[in-house]
Amino acid sequence: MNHIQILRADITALSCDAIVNAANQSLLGGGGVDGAIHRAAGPELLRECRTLGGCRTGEAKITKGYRLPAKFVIHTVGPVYSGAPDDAPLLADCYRNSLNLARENGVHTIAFPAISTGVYGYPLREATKVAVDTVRKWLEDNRDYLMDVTFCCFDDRTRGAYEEYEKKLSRQ
Ligand code: AR6
Repeated sequence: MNHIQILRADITALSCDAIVNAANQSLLGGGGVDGAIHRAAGPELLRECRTLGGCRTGEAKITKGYRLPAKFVIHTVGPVYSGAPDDAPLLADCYRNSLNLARENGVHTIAFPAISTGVYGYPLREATKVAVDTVRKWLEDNRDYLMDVTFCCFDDRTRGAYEEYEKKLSRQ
């Protein structure tokens, strides 16, 4: 059975088949979760990223995990929050395209950080709704494939937002 869990953790410590990186269009590293993933994976990750030719907002690319416990890193680029109507569809694209790429590569366990909610300024509750709705829809559309999804929250505020939204859905 496909399922979703919410975890407070450092994503670099998780031994999933794949962890998702909230990267930027260059794919050449940065701060936040991106910096943490590159530090933990080692310089081979940057070397492989250099061969990828960047990544457009909403799209996703895959690399090996190198020194990480995870086998793969799926790099996706969230939207810089602007308040425009295409913020939400672009953020949804990140989750959907990451899951599609994961499936194509035989991934069965995947962890996502809260994409765009740090440096990119996406309001946490709005981003949480997009993340959870998109992942639930994908799991429904891919019932023939086993996929366990972890929402990896770095702090209590983020975990609280995910738990609150899950609770709201379970009451419906
Ligand atoms: N494990 C899990 N989550 C983490 C970790 C970690 N080790 N470190 C931070 N977070 P951000 P964005 C959380 O800013 O908003 C980078 O410079 C963090 O608390 O990492 O998509 C890229 O290169 C927050 O909840 O990503 C881009 O330029 C979430 O991860 C830009 O930042 C996302 O915060 C992308 O910005």
